[in-house]
Amino acid sequence: MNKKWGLLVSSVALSAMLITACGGGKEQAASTDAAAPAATTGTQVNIEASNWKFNQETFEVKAGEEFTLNFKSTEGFHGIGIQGLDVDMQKDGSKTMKIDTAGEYTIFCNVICGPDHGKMVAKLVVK
Ligand SMILES: [Cu+2]
Repeated sequence: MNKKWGLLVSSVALSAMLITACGGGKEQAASTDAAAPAATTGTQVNIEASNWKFNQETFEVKAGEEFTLNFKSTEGFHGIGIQGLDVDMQKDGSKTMKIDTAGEYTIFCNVICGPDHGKMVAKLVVK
C-alpha cells in the first residue's frame, strides 16, 4: 500500500513539474524568437518569395509522402500556385499535403507583383 501511494505522489509531482516546465518553455520561446515557426515534424518544404524570384529553382518531395509546404514572402507581396495541384496561397502560410503522382509541377506566383512577375516560376519535383 505504501509503495502504491509513493508512486502516485511522485507521478503527480512529476506531472506538475512537466506542466510547469512546458509552460515556461513556451513563454520563453515566444519572447526570444517570435519569428520561429510553430513546432513542426516531417518533411518541410520552405518556399520563400522575393522580388522577383523564389529561394530555390527546384523543390523536391517524395511521392505518396506527406509534407508541409511553408510559404513566405520575404520581400514584396507574392503568392504561390502549383499547376495541377490544389495550392493557391496569396499570403504567408502553411499547407500539409501529399502528392501521389510523381512528376514535375510548376510553381508560380499568383499575385500580380510587378514587372518581373512572369519570371517567378520554380519547379516542384515529386519523386
Ligand atoms: Cu507575382
